[in-house]
Amino acid sequence: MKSLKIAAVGAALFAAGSMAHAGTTFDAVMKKGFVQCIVNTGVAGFSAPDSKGVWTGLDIDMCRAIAATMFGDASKFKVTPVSAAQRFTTLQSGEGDVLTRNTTQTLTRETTLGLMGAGVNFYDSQGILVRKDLNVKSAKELDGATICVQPGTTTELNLADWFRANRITFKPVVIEKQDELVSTFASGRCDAFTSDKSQLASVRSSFETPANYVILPENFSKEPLGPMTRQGDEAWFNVVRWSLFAMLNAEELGVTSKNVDDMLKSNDPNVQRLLGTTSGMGKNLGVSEQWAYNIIKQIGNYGESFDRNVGAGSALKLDRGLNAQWYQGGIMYGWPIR
Ligand SMILES: N[C@@H](CCC(=O)N[C@@H](CS)C(=O)NCC(=O)O)C(=O)O
Repeated sequence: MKSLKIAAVGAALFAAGSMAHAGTTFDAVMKKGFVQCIVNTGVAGFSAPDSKGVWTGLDIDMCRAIAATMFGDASKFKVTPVSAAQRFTTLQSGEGDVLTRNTTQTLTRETTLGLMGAGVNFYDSQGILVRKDLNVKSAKELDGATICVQPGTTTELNLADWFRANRITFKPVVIEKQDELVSTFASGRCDAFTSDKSQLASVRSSFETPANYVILPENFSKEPLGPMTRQGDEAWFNVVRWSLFAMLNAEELGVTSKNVDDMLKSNDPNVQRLLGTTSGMGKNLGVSEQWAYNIIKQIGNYGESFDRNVGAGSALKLDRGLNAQWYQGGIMYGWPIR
């Protein structure tokens, strides 16, 4: 009996050990030497090429963090820019390793699509943008309006739900390509443009005179945006999930891109585990013990990334709001690295 029990425990341990390499993406990425991230075609602050063709944004930082975890080098990534409608098949077919593209985590996406949400890097809600001269103060005044919207999004579904719930009508103008959608709205063909509010802020800031446009106060929905991976790929999923949590924990522990080298001398066991001065966490993920150090040194913590891309240091100037840390009134909360 006793030896049977021991054998069973041994088998369970073996299974747990091999779990670290379940799925194929982890090994495939390691072998090819870069991460292929599926991203937006261009939403400034989230993912867009700058004037030199360098991709930047909060979602690009998520992709770079994964590269830093895998290779110790945040530059070891490539992008596959796609529309909302194309993103899930691009991930399912293996054309990309991870979806880092302002994607809302929903029940349907985690069940019928065979995908998994690995965390939330931006808590958002859907809103509506109108020209100021339309003189509208609330979305409830938009009865009969034409509304520009991108297909294959939660946006399209929430729009129909919200108007139905409020017993008002609208005419959708559905356009897949982001640049065409924005120029159609800018040309005046639509009375309103609907999307996640962060994206509305991004679109508005791209207009010549942003002050000519207003985001109405209504929140249509909850939009927890975050990276997704394929199901059955646990080792890879863990790399994505914990790369995000490393950035969140770094902010909580006061570790930044500027002070990370000094922090290597910290006596705080939490900092030591995060930075790999106490080993174990890297081994558990199947990567270098310096994985989180490399993320923080090259990209910064979550707060630094937020500020630079969408917050005070960016054109969007978004408040932290729900994306503040849990101890500062928000709901961002890095799970324990131990
Ligand atoms: N979060 C929503 C909407 C995401 C989305 O794709 N929004 C559009 C409208 S702004 C977008 O980001 N387009 C950028 C592009 O197609 O490159 C979802 O996951 O369905």
